[in-house]
Amino acid sequence: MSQDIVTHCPYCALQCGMTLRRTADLVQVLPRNFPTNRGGLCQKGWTAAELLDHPDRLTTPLLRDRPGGTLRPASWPEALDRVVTGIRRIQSAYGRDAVAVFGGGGLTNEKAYALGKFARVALGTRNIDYNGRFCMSSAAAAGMRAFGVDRGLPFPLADLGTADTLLLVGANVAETMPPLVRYLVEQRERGGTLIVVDPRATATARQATLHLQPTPGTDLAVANALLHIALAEGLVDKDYVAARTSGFDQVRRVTAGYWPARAERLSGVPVADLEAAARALGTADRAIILTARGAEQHAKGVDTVTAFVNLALALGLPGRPGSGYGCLTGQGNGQGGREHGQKADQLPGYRRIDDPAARAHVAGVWGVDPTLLPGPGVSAYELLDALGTDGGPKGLLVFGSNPVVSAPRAGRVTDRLRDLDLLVVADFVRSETAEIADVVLPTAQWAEEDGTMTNLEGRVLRRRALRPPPPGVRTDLALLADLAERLEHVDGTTLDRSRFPAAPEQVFAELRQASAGGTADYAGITWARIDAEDGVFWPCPDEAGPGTPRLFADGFPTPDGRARFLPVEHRPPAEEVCPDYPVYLTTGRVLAQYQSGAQTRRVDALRRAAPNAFVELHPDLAARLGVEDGDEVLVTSRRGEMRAPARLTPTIRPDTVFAPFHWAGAARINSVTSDALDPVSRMPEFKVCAVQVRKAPVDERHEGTS
Ligand SMILES: Nc1nc2c(c(=O)[nH]1)N[C@H]1C(S)=C(S)[C@@H](COP(=O)(O)OP(=O)(O)OC[C@H]3O[C@@H](n4cnc5c(=O)[nH]c(N)nc54)[C@H](O)[C@@H]3O)O[C@H]1N2
Ligand SMILES: Nc1nc2c(c(=O)[nH]1)N[C@H]1C(S)=C(S)[C@@H](COP(=O)(O)OP(=O)(O)OC[C@H]3O[C@@H](n4cnc5c(=O)[nH]c(N)nc54)[C@H](O)[C@@H]3O)O[C@H]1N2
Ligand code: SF4
Ligand SMILES: [Mo]
Repeated sequence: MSQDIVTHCPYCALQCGMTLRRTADLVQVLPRNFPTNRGGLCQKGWTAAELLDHPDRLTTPLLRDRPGGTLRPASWPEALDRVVTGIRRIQSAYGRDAVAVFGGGGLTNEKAYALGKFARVALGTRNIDYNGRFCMSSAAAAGMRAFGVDRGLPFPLADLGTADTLLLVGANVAETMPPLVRYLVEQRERGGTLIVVDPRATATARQATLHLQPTPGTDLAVANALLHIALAEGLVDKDYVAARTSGFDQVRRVTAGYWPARAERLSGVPVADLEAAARALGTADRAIILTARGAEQHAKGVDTVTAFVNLALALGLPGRPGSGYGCLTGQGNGQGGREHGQKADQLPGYRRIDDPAARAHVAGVWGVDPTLLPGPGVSAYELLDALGTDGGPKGLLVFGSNPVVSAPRAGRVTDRLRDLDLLVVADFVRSETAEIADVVLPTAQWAEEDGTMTNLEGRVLRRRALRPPPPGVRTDLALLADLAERLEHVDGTTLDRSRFPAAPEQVFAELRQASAGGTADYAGITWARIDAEDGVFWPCPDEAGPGTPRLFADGFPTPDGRARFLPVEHRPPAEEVCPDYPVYLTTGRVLAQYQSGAQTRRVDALRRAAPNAFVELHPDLAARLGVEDGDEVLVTSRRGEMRAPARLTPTIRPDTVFAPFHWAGAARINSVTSDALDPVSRMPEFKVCAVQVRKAPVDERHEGTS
C-alpha cells in the first residue's frame, strides 16, 4: 500500500511542486506539475527525502554538562528545564535583551511568525534577527524605498519566458534554480535576448546572448552607464517617467558622470557590450531586469539594486505587462520569512516595530499592552558579533540557520558563539553550530509537519505532512509552545498554552489577523484557497477577493502613488586589492550543495556530485602563482584562511578567485570573507574581499582563524 501527498521541495525559493510517496519501507520524491517548475526538479529536490530516515537524524535532545565537555543524550524535561533555567538566570542578571533569537528564511510562515512573537512576548527581548539579512536584505531595502513594497518578483515567474530582453545580474540560476532555466530556453526560442552579468562565465552566462564580465563589486557603475546610454540614445520612456515616478532629474544628473568609457575603466566591461546591453533593454517591448546575490551581497548592495531599479523605471518597465524589475529570492521561505516579524525592526504583515499603529494592532492580536513590546534590535551580523561581549547577549536560541559555516568572518562569529553562557540550537542534524551548543533540540523535518511557504513570486503555498515526526522529535512550533509556557512573559504572566498554539493551522489563522492591513496582507488567504488555486499571491486582504499576481499595474504603494528614483554613486568595495592581498575573492554556490551544507553534505548522491570545496582560478593567475589544477591552495585574507584544491578554468576573470561556501573546517571560505556591512540593509559583503592565494605547503593543516 502506498500513500501520496502533494507538497513542495524543502530547499530553495523556487519551491518546486513535488509528490511524496510513502510505501512500506521508503519515501519517494516524484516531480509534480506546478506553475513554477512545470514538472522539473533539480538533484537536491530529487534526493530530499533521503534525510528523513538518515542515520545522522537527531531523535533525542542533547546536553553539554560543562564547557568543554561533550554533548550527551538527555530527556525532553531535562533539556527544556536546562533552557528555561539558563534563560531565567541570564535575564535576571542582565535584563531581558540578554537572550537573543536567530531565525531562518527556511522556516514556514507559521514558524517565522511564532518565533517573532515568542521573542517579543515570551522572552521580551528586542534581540531577534535572522539569516535573511545575509540573503535578501539589500534588494528588500531598495524595493521598499523605490516601490513602497518588497516582493521579490512583482509578477509571475512565467513572464520570464515571454520577455524580449532579460537581464540577469549576479544570478547563476542554472545552478541555483535549475528548473527555472526552462523559461530562459523558452525566451531564447522566441528570439529573445538574454544578458548575464557575472565575473564568471557560469553555466547561466554560457547560455546568454551577451555576457558582461565585470570585476566583483562594480555592478553599480555598469547600471549607471546603461542608464547613461539609454538617455543619450533617447531610449527613456518620458511619459512613464512623468506620469508614474518622482526624482528623475537628480538621477539624470548623477548618471551623466557614467559615460561608457569611464564605466569600462571601473568595471572592465567593454563599451561596445554596455551599448549593446542598453539598446537591447531600451528597444524591447517586454524587458525584465532581475538581480540576485551577485549584485546584492555587497556593502553597497542597496545602492546597486537601486541603480538597476532606476534603469528599470527610466525604461518604464515596472507595472508594464510582461516587463519589470525583480529580485530572485533565495531560501525556501525567503519571501515569507521576511514578512512575519523575525526581523529586528519588524512586526507581522511587514510592519515596522517602531510604528505606534503597528504596535497597537499586533499587540491587540497578541493580547498584550503595546507599551510592553520591545523596540527594534540589531541586524544579524551585529547581533552575532556582540554575543558574549560586555553588554551583548549572553544567551542565544537558533532556529533554522548554521552560522558557524554561513556567517561572514565565521572564525570570529564562532568565537562569539563559544563565549555565550547558553547556546540552544533547534535542528534535525548536528550542524556545525549544533556541535558547539549547550543544548540541541531535535525538530521535525519538512515532510513531518504542515505549514505554508511564500515562494519567490509572493505566492503562498502549502507544505504538507506525510507522516508525524519520529518518536522523540518535536516540531519547532511545539517546542516554542513548550518553552513559552515555562517562561514569565513581558506582562508578568505565564501565558497558558493556548496563547502559543502548536497547531500550524491555528498559527496561520492568527498570522492572518496580525498581517491584516499590513503591506504583506494575508488576511484573505486560507489553506483551502491555497489548495484550490495553486497558491495565492499576497496582498490578499479579503477572502472573497482575488490575490495579486501582478503589482504596480495601477500605481505604487507609496504615499503619492509614484515610484521613487534615487541617485546613487559607484564606490569601491570595503576592501580593495593591495600588494599583500592582490586578488579579489568572490563566493557563491554549486548545484549539488545547499547553503551551509548541513543537510546536503549528508546526502550520498549530492556528496558524490560535489564532494568538497574548491578554489576556482584562471590559468594565467595559476601560472603566476605556480599552481596546477588539483593543487591544494591557501586563500588568506586579513581575517583568516581557507584551504582547498585549485580548479583551473578560463571562465573566471584573472583578477578574481571564486569559492563555494558549503563546506566547514579548513575548507570554510567564510573564515576569509569580509564583515563589512551595507549601511542601510546591514547585508555583509560576501561577494568581494581582497585575498592572497598560494600553493599550500605539503602536509600543512590549517584551521580557519578569526
Ligand atoms: N544549489 C544551490 N541552490 C541554491 C542555494 C544553494 O545553496 N545551493 N541557495 C539558495 C539561496 S538561499 C540563494 S540566496 C540563492 C542564490 O542564488 P544566486 O544569487 O544565483 O547564487 P550565488 O552563487 O550566490 O551568486 C550568483 C552569482 O553571482 C556571481 N557574482 C559574484 N560576485 C559578483 C559581482 O560582484 N557582481 C555580479 N554581477 N555577480 C557576482 C557569482 O559568480 C555567482 O555566479 O540560491 C538558492 N538556491
Ligand atoms: N561566503 C558566503 N556566505 C554566505 C552566502 C554566500 O553567498 N557566500 N550566502 C548567504 C545566504 S544568501 C544565506 S541564505 C545563508 C544561509 O546559510 P544558513 O543560515 O546557515 O542556512 P542553512 O545551511 O540552510 O541552515 C539551516 C540550518 O537549519 C536546519 N533547518 C532546516 N530547516 C529547519 C527548520 O524548519 N527548523 C529548524 N529548527 N532547523 C531547520 C538545517 O538542518 C541547517 O542546519 O548563507 C549566507 N552565507
Ligand atoms: S530548484 Fe530549488 S525548489 Fe526546485 S528542486 Fe531544486 S532545490 Fe528544490
Ligand atoms: Mo540566501
